[in-house]
Amino acid sequence: MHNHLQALIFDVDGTLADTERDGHRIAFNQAFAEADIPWNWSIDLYEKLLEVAGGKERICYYIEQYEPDFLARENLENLIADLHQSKNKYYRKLLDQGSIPLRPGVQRLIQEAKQAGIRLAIATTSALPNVLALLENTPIQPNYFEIIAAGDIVPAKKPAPDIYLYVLDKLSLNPENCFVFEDSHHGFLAAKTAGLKTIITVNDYTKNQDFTDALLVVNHLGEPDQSLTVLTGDIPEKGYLDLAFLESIF
Ligand code: XBP
Ligand code: MG
Repeated sequence: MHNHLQALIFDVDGTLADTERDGHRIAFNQAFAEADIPWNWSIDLYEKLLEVAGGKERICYYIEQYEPDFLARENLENLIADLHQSKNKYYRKLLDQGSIPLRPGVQRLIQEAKQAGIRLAIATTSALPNVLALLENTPIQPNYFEIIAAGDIVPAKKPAPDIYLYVLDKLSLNPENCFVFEDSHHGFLAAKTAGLKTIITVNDYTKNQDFTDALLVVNHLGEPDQSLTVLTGDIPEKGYLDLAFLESIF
């Protein structure tokens, strides 16, 4: 039987919205300040820290690389967990202030897919409360998604394929029936290793990363009044990505 498009699976950070530089990063710094820890993650440093996915994992990586003396602290794991929780509280505050919009085309495509009966899911390394903090401040409600696979639900975070395999299992779908939307090399690797076809919407942090074998690499999904730019792959005639175009490259 001919495969047909049945589901769209979305990454969150960097894909649905630019949450890293002006969201998570700011909130991490606020959490450090509240705990009287003199760390400040600059925009450039944060690019290096994005090497490691997951907020707790990122703090741990930072300590190992830049503050090794900290490794001797008692209850380090608890301290990291507390910092992460505090950061998530500040992150929610930032989003509740409406500071981070969805990226171009995200709302339009998700709404079109929903109306067409295409199944929707999320696969992210971020913690679930952070996903909800974002969605609840947009017109795209959490219940649009059949599955929200988030955070520690699988122990091995991206670039491991586990989170995507988990979603496929929950949807009872084969990878050939889905499209994934990602913004980063790590996310792309995770999806690719799970056998999924991937569309990349790059952002400032990820535009120079390697996306060899991605089906399509664009600067964003585009809108009728805001054309996208294609970096690799077929060019949608309309200047934005919609279901008809997705079907045509499926
Ligand atoms: C997202 C991440 C996360 C967020 C913070 O990656 O790497 O670590 O920065 O998440 P992806 P927490 O977009 O590939 O899913 O909720 O763990 O703090
Ligand atoms: Mg991402």
